[in-house]
Amino acid sequence: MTSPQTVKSDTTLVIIPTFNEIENLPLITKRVREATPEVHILIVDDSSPDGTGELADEYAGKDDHVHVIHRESKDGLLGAYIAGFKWGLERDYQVLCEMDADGSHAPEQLHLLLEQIADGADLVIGSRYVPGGETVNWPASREYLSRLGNIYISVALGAGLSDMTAGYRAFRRELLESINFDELSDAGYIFQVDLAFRAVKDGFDVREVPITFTEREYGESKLDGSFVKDSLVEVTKWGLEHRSEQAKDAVEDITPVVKRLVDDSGVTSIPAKLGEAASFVGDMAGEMWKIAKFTVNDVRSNIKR
Ligand SMILES: Nc1nc2c(ncn2[C@@H]2O[C@H](COP(=O)(O)OP(=O)(O)OP(=O)(O)O)[C@@H](O)[C@H]2O)c(=O)[nH]1
Ligand SMILES: [Mg+2]
Repeated sequence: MTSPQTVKSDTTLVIIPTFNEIENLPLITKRVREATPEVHILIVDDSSPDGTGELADEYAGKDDHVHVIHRESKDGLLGAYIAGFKWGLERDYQVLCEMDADGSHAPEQLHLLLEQIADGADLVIGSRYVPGGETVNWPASREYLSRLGNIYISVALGAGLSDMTAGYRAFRRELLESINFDELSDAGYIFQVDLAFRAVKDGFDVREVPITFTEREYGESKLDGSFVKDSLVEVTKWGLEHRSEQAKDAVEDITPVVKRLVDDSGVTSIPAKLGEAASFVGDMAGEMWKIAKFTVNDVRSNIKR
């Protein structure tokens, strides 16, 4: 949508939300500073009890390319990103990026995203599921769920993207300026899907580049099993609102396949929360199949009349 232009990297801000990332903060800051010295970093810390916020202040005091926002209490990733986006948009950053603190998103690959922005993209997603993308050290069960979730989302929304839940992203400022942050869905990590879907629907240039996603080595995941359920309920709603009847036919074709994949996955052997989530994906696929079938039959009988 936006015409290609050169984006100077000193107008780029990488937003890194943190909660209890004391071991990871030194590593990620150093890696970003070394890989892309012109880029600015904004750490958004939610009063981590382990002192991550204080350490971030120390770095910001020594390095004018490092900035910090402190929020009063742990309030989720969407809130942290909104605070970071607003901070960046109030200043003159042209490109705003999302990156996890735990090393899953390699700073050494940030240039792949920024090159596409410079080439005219409005949103670039670092994707695990386009050719060349990969995950390293992810338990098979976790990858399976993520892949299934993304297949489901892709079929439900038809946005033409392979990894809409991915959190390694670069946004051109005009795209973020067009978004009403108050409207974004906060169920689980679904805001990532919401943001990408809005961009596609509004005709922005959205691209994916392959990345290597590496499971965290230090610290704990803040992920909660309910995210899959909450997210898929939302996605199904959007899909049914926006998809054409023809597309619903495609849903009819693919959902039994997804369901079979889940059935074959041996979910009993994976941890309880993930197991529940996986069977939920199966249930959702089944439900969606029923709705799609109902809608398609309805259309067919209307045509016959
Ligand atoms: N400021 C802030 N940061 C958060 C919050 N929840 C998670 N984060 C950060 O967001 C990033 C992603 O969180 P993770 O716990 O790694 O979630 P994940 O990557 O989905 O899960 P894993 O794959 O298990 O690591 C990390 O940098 C976290 O420190 C929050 O409530 N507030
Ligand atoms: Mg992580």
